[in-house]
Amino acid sequence: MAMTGIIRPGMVQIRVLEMEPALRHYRDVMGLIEVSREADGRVYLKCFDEFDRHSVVLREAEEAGMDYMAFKTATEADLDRYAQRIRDFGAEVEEVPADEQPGVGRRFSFLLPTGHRLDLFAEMALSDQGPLTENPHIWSSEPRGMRATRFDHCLLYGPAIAEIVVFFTQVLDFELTEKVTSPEGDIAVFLTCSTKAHDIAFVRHPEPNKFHHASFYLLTWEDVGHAADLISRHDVALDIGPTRHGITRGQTIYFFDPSGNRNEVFTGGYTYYPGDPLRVWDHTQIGKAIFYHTRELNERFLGVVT
Ligand code: M3P
Ligand code: FE
Repeated sequence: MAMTGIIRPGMVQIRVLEMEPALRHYRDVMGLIEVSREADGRVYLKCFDEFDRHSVVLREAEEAGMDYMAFKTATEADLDRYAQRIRDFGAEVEEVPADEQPGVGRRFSFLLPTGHRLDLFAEMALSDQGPLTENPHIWSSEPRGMRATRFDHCLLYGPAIAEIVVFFTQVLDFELTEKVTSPEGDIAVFLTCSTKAHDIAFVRHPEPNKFHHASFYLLTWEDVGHAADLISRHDVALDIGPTRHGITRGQTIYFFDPSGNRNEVFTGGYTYYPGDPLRVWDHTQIGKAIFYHTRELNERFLGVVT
């Protein structure tokens, strides 16, 4: 399939307990660019290699977690088409007016079987700090901090994993790239709308609407090591890594923002082409599936969600 319809993750809105420490984390340590602060208190950020105006929205709230993740469609017609398909599937779809976020067109918003809110949008203003396009240098200003190139994916925890696979593959035209099975059904599922190993993933969990991590792509394994250095230098709470996933083959490190939301920065991962066979891990191999080097599960990695 050529890249049509839903093309990629567009943004994530994350709740933080206090804005200033959150900004020191996302902007100064991870290296995101602060785009704007709006009257309602939300702060908009982007990674240096993204064309769109923003990809991360921080909202101050009493409780950490994710408000929603939004995917971008190729065209406005696709946006309307998917809204109708979601309604036909039986989910309620709400239209969010343009400019509810600065520079963003109308969105359609709905709840997933796991209880998470997902949005779709087609239009976002271009950033004046995006990649160059005329005789393009490799970047317009030197990447800072962890040198996060783009917002890449989210991993979400909730019930109804089987329904999630049906919804994403049959309604949103995603493909299932990889999964972890158990006698009680699938434990984890990785879904793509592109040629990445995943654009979104879900892990079975009794409580709905839980946030495991938002992930950002780095260029090299060397940059993952550099991120580890920054994590210690700035006393960021480390979760695990640097290590590699068996699932997706990503080379990765996980850490927490000051509000307790987990972040990942990673590189690598295989290329998935439509029609490639599904990769399957048996639950008895879950240690290697999640952490390929240590081959051991880590209770904090599996249990802590916001
Ligand atoms: C990733 C990834 C789990 C696996 C996570 C994998 C929690 O986050 O980016 O490949 O099972
Ligand atoms: Fe991840």
